[in-house]
Amino acid sequence: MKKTAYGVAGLLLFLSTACSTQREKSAPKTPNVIVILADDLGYGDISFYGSKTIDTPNIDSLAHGGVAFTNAYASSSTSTPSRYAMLTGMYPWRDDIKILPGDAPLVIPTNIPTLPKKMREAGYSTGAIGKWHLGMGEGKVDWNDTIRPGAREVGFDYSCLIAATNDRVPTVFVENGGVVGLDPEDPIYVDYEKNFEGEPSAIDNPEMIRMPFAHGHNNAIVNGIPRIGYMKGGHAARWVDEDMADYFVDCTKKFLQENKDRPFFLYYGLHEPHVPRVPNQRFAGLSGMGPRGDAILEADWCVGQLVAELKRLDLLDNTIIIFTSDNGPVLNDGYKDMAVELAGDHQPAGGLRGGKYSLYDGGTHIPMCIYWKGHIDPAVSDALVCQMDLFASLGELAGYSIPDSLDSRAMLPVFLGRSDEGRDAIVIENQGKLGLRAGKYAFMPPYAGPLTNLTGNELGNLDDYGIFDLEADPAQRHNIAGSNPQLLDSLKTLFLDRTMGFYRPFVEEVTLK
Ligand code: NG6
Ligand code: CA
Repeated sequence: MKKTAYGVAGLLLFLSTACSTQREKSAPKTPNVIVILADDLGYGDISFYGSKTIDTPNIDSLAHGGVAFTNAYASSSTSTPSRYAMLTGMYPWRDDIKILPGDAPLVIPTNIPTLPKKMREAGYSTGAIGKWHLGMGEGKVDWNDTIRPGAREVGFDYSCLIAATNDRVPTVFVENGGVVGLDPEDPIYVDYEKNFEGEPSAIDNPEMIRMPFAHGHNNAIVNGIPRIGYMKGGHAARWVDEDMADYFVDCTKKFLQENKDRPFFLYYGLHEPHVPRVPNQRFAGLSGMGPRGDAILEADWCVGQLVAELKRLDLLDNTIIIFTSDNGPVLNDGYKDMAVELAGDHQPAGGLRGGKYSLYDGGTHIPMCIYWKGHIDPAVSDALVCQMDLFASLGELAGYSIPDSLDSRAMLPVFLGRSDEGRDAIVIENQGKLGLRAGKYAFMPPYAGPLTNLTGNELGNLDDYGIFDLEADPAQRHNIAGSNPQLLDSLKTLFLDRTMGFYRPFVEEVTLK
C-alpha cells in the first residue's frame, strides 16, 4: 500500500496550527465527513471490485481516487444491527438488536455516546438523510404528531428519513420528527397486526398490484406496490418510489448548501438496491438486469450528484467521503422483480459465499472505500476493518474523546490508507447468531436452523464447526476445521473470548415483520 509523507499526528498538528493562524482565511479546516451507506449492495455489485456486468463509474471514481478496502465488514448481515454498530460503536448483539418493524421505537438509547453526538460535540453540524431503520418514538407512534425521540436525540441536528425500509409502512418521509406534506384532514394510521376496515391489501386485492410479492409483503398497497404492515390515510404525504432517489439527493444538496461554511457530518442512507426496487424511469432498463441492476445504477447516480454538488460548492478537497453498504446482497427478498432471472453472469457477492442474512462471508463482507481529494494516496487496502470502527477512528480526526467501553477501535491511519494494521478479528452477526472473522479465517460455530431462508440465500447454519481460509478459498467451499484441530482450538478460544458469553448454540429462527 502506498503511504503519504506525513502521519496522522502530523496531519492533526498541521490542521490545528493552520486553524489557529488562518481561521480568517478559508482553508484548511477540519474536514467534513460524509458516510454514504447503500442498502443490500454486495461486494460484487460495483464495477470497481471487478464486476464486468454492471457499471458504477461514480462509486468507482471514489474507490480509484481513495482507499478501497478488500476486507471491510459490516457488523451484521442485516440493516438495523449494522447501522446500530456504526452509529454507537458497539456490537449490536450485546443489546439483542435485530431487524425492526416499521413502527418500532428508537433502539439507540438516548443516554449513550454516539458517533453523531461526538461529531456534534467536536463542532460539526450533523445530518441524517435517507434510510434510518433504527426506530422512532417511544412505543405506539402517533405519526400525526412530532415523533420523539429520534435522530435528533441520538445526535443529528437535521434529519430527513424513511423510518424503516422502503418495503415497510408508513411510506412517508419524516423530516426532523414530522411527516412531510401531511394533510391534517387525512391523518395517518399504521398497524402491523391487522388491516384497517375498507383498506385494500395485497393478499385480498392482487389486481391492484403492479409488482407481485414472492414472500411476505402482502399487506398494504402503496403506489401499486405491496408492503409490510398496514396503513390508512396520509395520502398527500405518501412517497412515490420512483422519485425517492431524487428527493433524497435534493435533501443532501440542501444540507450541503446550508452547511458549507462550517464542518459537517452527513449520514446518507441510500435506499437502493433494497426491495422494492422501483428506480426512477430514467434508469428503467439500463442495466439489462431488471429493477435490481437499474436501482444500483440509480444509487451510483446519487453518489455522482453528491460529489458534483461538493465540487460546485468548492467543498470536495475538504470532505472525506466514505462509501459502503449495510449488509450483503440478496436477489429475491420478497418481490417478483426478475432479479434472479435476469442476473445472468452477475455475482452480487463477488464470488463470496452467502449474502444478506448469512454468516457466510457474503453476509457482512461489503464494499468500502474512503475518498479525500488531495489527502489520500490512492491505494487498495487488505486490512481487516469494520464500519463500527469509524466511531473511534473519526475521533482521532475530529478530536473527540472515545469512551473505553466501546467495541469500536481507533484506526484512522488504516482508514486513510497510511497503515495496514487493521483489526485482528471481528465478531459478525446474523439475527443474533455470531461468527468470527480472524486474520484470513472465517470461523463459524454450529447452529440449528435451515440452510436457507425464503430468499434462497444460505444462512450459514452449520451442524459442526466451520473454518474457511478466505485467502485460498474466498467462496468457502472447503471446511478445514476437521483437519486442523489446533487452529480450531485457538479460533474457538478467540471466538468465546470475543463474544463474552453471548454465543448461544441453538438460537431459534424467528419470523420477522
Ligand atoms: C425481512 C423482509 C425483507 C427485508 C428485511 C430487512 C420479509 C419476508 N422480508 O423481514 O424484505 O425488508 O426484512 O432488510 O418480510 S434490511 O436490509 O433492512 O435488514
Ligand atoms: Ca440492508
